Amino acid sequence: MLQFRDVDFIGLAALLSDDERLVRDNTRQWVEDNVIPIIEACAREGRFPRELIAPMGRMGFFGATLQGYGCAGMSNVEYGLVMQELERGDSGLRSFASVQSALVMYPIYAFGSDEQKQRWLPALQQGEAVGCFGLTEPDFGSNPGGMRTRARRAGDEFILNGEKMWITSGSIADVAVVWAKDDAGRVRGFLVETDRPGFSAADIHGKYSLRASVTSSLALRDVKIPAANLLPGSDGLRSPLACLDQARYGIGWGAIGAAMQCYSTALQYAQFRLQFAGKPIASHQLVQEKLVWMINEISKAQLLALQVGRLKDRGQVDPAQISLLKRNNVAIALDAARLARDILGANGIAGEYPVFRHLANLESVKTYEGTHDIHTLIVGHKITGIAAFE
Ligand code: TGC
Ligand code: FAD
Repeated sequence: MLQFRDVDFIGLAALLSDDERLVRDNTRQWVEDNVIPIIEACAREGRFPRELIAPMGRMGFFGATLQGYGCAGMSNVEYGLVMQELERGDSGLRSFASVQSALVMYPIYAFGSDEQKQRWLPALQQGEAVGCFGLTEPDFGSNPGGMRTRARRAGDEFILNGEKMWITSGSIADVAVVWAKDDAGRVRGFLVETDRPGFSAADIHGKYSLRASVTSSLALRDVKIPAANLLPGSDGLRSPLACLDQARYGIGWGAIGAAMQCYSTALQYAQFRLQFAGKPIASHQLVQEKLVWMINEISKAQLLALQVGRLKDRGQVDPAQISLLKRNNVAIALDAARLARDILGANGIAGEYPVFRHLANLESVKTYEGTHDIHTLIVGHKITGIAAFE
């Protein structure tokens, strides 16, 4: 296994504060010590390393940008650097942290009652409780507004019926943030404790991607929840989309981590792998061109993430800028992983190197949280003023 070498061709570290560098370095070391030694075996076994949930909580990775409730109160740039380092380990770890933070803690924080915040946020922050986010349905992925899941009001309760699909952490969650239409046909968020009668989660097996992550389908059959489990501030599709803004931002950083790991591996491999008259393959122009493409695109992705993070920290970011970040950085990470796989030759498909695992993971990352093409249309809508979704 090759040791990771930092990837900072343009001196980006100089644009970071001391605190930001400290967060990055602490997370990097934690990933080196806790994730890198086990993650290949986890992916092979199709196992999410649940033993890392509590340590991640203690590191302050969950709900990191929120204030109070034991949360770390990090800036968005610091949070982005955490996501970068986690995904350098594996997209599954970053996925878990994204869902717990951006898709479960954030909606409770932003749309929840005081009672809901007190009950869930400290436990979720510590990793004592796990959450999942149910938006996608079997027939509604890119178009969640068409969802069929319903929440019918009956006295002091809501009764939920529906199905959710492709839900990260679904079967290990204590609480599901379920998006459903109410009697008025309006999308609202509901906190569903997963031990309620009528709620069930089944894992999706046979994945070739994100193998070190739990992905489940959820079924809700006449699940009764107290009316107090409605997220009172949630109102329409914009509420889950606001959560997605948070998570897509983290993915924009995370993808850089996967790309950095692939680049670092490919560069070192090209320097020691000898072919033709005992020359390293790095001495060939075609190999150099691939490495240069990678460092070129990683450097641009780093700058894009930092700028969007600075805008977010100033409260000035537009969701379409986050779409541009997610779209670009995941696409270049996937291409970088493919080039790294190529440079490693046959070893590129071996689990001994982290490249193929990242490549396979990034295929999911390209699809979830809004596909590449949906983000193209979001940016297209922003610049032209014309929506082209339908
Ligand atoms: P549209 O009519 O455009 O908008 C409906 C309402 O939402 C508002 N809005 C937003 N608000 C906040 N942030 C955004 N990014 C927003 N985009 C739109 C909008 O202003 C409107 O508000 P209002 O008050 O006027 O009602 O909605 P649409 O139905 O036409 O859909 C637009 C579209 C296609 C962009 C949207 O549906 C979309 O983003 N689709 C992609 C779905 C998606 O990303 N799903 C992700 C599921 S979760 C997941 O994948 C987790 S992976 C976890 C992991 O493991 O990391
Ligand atoms: P579809 O929407 O059917 O899209 C299929 C293809 O058609 C794509 O290429 C898409 O770009 C294209 N397409 C669709 N509409 C248009 C259009 N208008 N114009 C042009 N092209 C279009 N969801 C959750 O709610 N919670 C989770 O925790 C979660 N975790 C996930 C984990 C994994 C590993 C995966 C793979 C998915 C997860 N998802 C989750 C679901 C994910 O958000 C959806 O898969 C994604 O939004 C795409 O939906 P879909 O798969 O139904 O594809």
